[in-house]
Amino acid sequence: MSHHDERTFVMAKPDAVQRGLTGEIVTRLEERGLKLVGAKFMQIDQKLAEQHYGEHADKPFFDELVEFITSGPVMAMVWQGADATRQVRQMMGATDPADAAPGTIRGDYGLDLGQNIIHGSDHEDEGANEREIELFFDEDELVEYERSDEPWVYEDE
Ligand code: IDP
Repeated sequence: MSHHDERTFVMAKPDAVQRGLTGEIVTRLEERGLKLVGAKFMQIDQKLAEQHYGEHADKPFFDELVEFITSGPVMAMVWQGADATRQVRQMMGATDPADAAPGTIRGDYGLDLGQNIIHGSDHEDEGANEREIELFFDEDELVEYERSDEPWVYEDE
């Protein structure tokens, strides 16, 4: 694997889908040079929600979080690129949209901590990206291909 083959799990949350922001999220990541390698438009069930947010099981906001993430369709995605996990987190902005910098996805579109538009794997949690990808996708649902602009995104391509 070359350095720009890192994969990360990203999700347009139910609020993003309802507000018509799915395309905007895809566009931002796509235009950055990250490559979409998997996508699934789906409604998350209770079990998957509890698995995905398992680390928050003992938090006071857990029930609310599960209720929200199962409340409507989401777009689950896998994006690939150099340092993809950390780069997506930077593009998302702070967890609380009220603290997210303008120019970030949450900073441009959100106002409420519970409805913060987008999920991306935590780069500070080693292996979270691959664990989350595995939870949502079978390996054969991910596509390997060259994007024609890769030599213009990566100097060493
Ligand atoms: P992240 O989504 O930026 O990785 P996490 O700390 O992993 O943030 O929290 C997961 C999600 O739980 C957040 O995106 C947010 O929607 C929700 N959340 C986090 N903290 C709170 C809280 O204190 N109250 C309500 N919801 C919260």
